[in-house]
Amino acid sequence: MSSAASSVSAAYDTVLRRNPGELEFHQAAKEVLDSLMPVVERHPEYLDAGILERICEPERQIIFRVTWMDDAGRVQLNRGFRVQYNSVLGPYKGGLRFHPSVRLGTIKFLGFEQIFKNALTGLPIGGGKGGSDFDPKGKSDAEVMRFCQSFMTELHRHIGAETDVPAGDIGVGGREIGYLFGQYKRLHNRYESGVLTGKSPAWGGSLARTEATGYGTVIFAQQMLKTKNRSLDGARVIVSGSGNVAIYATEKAQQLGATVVGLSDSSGYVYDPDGIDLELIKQIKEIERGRISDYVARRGGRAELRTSGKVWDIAREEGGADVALPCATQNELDENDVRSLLDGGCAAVAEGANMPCTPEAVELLHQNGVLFAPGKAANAGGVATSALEMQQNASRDTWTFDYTADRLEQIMVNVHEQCAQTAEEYGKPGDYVLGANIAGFTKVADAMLALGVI
Ligand code: NDP
Ligand code: 2IT
Repeated sequence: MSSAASSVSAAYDTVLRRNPGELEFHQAAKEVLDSLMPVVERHPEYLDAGILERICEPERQIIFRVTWMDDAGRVQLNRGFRVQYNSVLGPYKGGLRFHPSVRLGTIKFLGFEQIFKNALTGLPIGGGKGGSDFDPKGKSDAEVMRFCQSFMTELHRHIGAETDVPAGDIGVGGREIGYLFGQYKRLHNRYESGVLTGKSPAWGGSLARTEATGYGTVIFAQQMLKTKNRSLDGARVIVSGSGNVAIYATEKAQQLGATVVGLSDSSGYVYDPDGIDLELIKQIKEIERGRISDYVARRGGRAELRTSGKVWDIAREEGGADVALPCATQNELDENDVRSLLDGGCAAVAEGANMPCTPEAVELLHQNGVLFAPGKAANAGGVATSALEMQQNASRDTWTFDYTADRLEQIMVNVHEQCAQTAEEYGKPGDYVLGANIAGFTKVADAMLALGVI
């Protein structure tokens, strides 16, 4: 084994030894480390400074108890997390996820991905992530508020506009960010707008932040398709999930002339051959907090609810699927799903979610020449627009929707360009996984070298 290969393998062994049982984190770390062999061959200075091991170890991991009272007056208990992963490029930056499946390893995998994603945006933000195993589903507004207040009562001492800036993720949207901000403000007696992003534009948030992740994912997909002289105009698109990212990926795909024929949630999926009715899904998901089944009940026409199988099965329907956008959660698209997509003639997959495709699925997509955009590149528009929100807060300014959306578009075009160029430079044209991992890693590693042994 070359010394580069043995160093990469030693770094991965350390990840396994230090983080037993954290399978999602192992998966994310392996994917990045596997891409780095040619980099450390060219740059032995990274090995001499121990960068591979250091970059896999969070700077700080915070775990705390969150106690709150439900509407019936019973005491409820959850666990809160914040993993402050890497701050060489700027304050820790990354969302909060509230979902019953959240464990330390979940937050670590998300925080690790965030380091490289944030570096790719070219904006001054480090990487972090947080959350809780709290399940907002079925809770009243008052319960969500009390949970958020209790969560922030501990978290506030660890964050700040120059320290660590959380935002939303699964289960955390505008409502939760409002309650979290209110409690932070109360505890500090400071209107520190830049301590959280994803705020409502009515009180310090940025226009276009709500749309940014989904829009950015579709802009990235469009850039990839362009390299093959194709486009989203006239394409049939399947989107998974029906939350923030899925809804705005649908909106942008429709604006570019595509027909989105499927959406899902954790209880099933809809096949809507005439194309998703965007206003109806927004009403049901964003306002009523309803289910995909409510959409089908009200949509009528040819829309069908399916409660077995997966949304990717739609690729086997007449008309197939040209593009797939997984926008729900990790490991939701596997090898079998890729086989369905291949049968349906799929040309591109862009990850709106974080790590939604299994490693085997990615391998099969690559083998079959399907364009594939990894989440750390394709969904970077959300955090990039969060950084634009921080800029507006720091300058006490507000920008128009169009100006902010234009900046987002430029950033996504640039992220695509960096990934494509880096893949080419390393002899693997079209390999966006390699391109994203190497381009993101190099920026962080160079800053780590410059800042010394800290
Ligand atoms: P939301 O909470 O708004 O929506 C999540 C959607 O995914 C819902 O439809 C939900 O269905 C579904 N889902 C979540 N978990 C599961 C699960 N375990 N099994 C099946 N379906 C599931 O979250 P977002 O749209 O914000 O986030 C979606 C993905 O995008 C996540 O991977 C997130 O990390 C990533 N992301 C989000 C960004 C953002 O700005 N919000 C930025 C970059 C990436 P149900 O309601 O039934 O649970
Ligand atoms: O995964 C992500 O990039 C996010 N959830 C958004 C993070 C942010 O700080 O806007």
